[in-house]
Amino acid sequence: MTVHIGVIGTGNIGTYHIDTITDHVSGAEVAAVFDVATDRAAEVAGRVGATAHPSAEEVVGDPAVDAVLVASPGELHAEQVLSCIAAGKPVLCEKPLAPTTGECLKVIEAEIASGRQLVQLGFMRRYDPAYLDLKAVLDRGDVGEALMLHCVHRNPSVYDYFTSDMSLTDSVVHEVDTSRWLLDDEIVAVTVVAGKPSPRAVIKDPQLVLFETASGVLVDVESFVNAQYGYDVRCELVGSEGVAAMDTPARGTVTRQGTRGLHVPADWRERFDAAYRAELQDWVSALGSGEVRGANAWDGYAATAVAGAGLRARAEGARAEVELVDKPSFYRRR
Ligand code: NAD
Ligand code: ISE
Repeated sequence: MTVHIGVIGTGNIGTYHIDTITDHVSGAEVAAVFDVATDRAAEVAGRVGATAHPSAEEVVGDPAVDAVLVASPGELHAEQVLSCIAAGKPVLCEKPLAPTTGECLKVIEAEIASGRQLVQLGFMRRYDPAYLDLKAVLDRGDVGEALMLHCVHRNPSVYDYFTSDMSLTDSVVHEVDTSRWLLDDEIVAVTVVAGKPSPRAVIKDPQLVLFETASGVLVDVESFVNAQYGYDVRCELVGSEGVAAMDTPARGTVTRQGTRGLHVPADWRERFDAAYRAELQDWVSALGSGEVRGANAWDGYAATAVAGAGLRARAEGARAEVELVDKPSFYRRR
């Protein structure tokens, strides 16, 4: 059976996901798209044989669409995900679920009321082979109990519209999710320090972030979105019996002019291409099972809550506690 997917938003990642589904995912095809940039939507739709609809509502309501992928700007996600839930259609929503916890909770309430888990979040690092290896090391107990994670999140540069807040809500939010998932622990407090800004940056960059988890694990994250040299994501786990560093996939050694070096990925597409493919394949394969195997709406809510605490922490120059409602049993994994 072929799953017919409708895509809302055909910008950077929307188009990338459409191409990945078309070229690398079995059992699925893109049937419909919508973007307010109608020329771009028409071009992508024509390329993959999909219908370009005049609105997001028509993508969701299209009887030929079995499931929806939301890749529009974050402030539109909650409303678009709610319309998918109302139509009873599974949805893979890019991060964030919503910019505010209030909107995330509306999604959670609607999903619980529907009686089915329909919402998966685009936290694709859960599908990255290097992160999966690190999780397997921890779960097997190879390095004992987790005590600390040291994380690095560097982008070569960012768009003009990128703000100091987005370092936390757009970039570090991935470390929020990988930390919660790796450690199987909630983050309860956040501290953020913005130090000397890079002369390349017009925002607070770099920033250092510290998470404290419920069990007391410390997670530090360097967020540096104007690092110039490439896209570099790292994670090292310090355990009670040893240390495990995440392998960054090597893309070939270049030896020239008396030096030997490893290629650094140019951006998130190159670094996480295997993760995006696995994420989309797993989402498609699990459709109809009533199960969300990736990050769910609760994970999206928790990520927004932690990022929000980070914004408060930086503004107030003080440690901020994360405020979470009690986790509904609906989201406890069986
Ligand atoms: P983008 O600006 O390139 O694309 C967004 C698209 O949405 C644009 O084409 C825009 O015209 C369209 N749009 C605007 N209003 C719309 C509406 N009302 N309905 C439908 N489409 C509308 O941005 P992007 O980089 O593709 O990011 C999109 C989302 O994906 C963001 O939430 C971002 O955080 C997320 N993202 C995730 C990853 C990841 O690694 N998981 C990577 C990049 C982006
Ligand atoms: C971007 O939106 C992503 O989600 C990438 O995965 C992340 O690494 C980057 O920092 C964000 O800007």
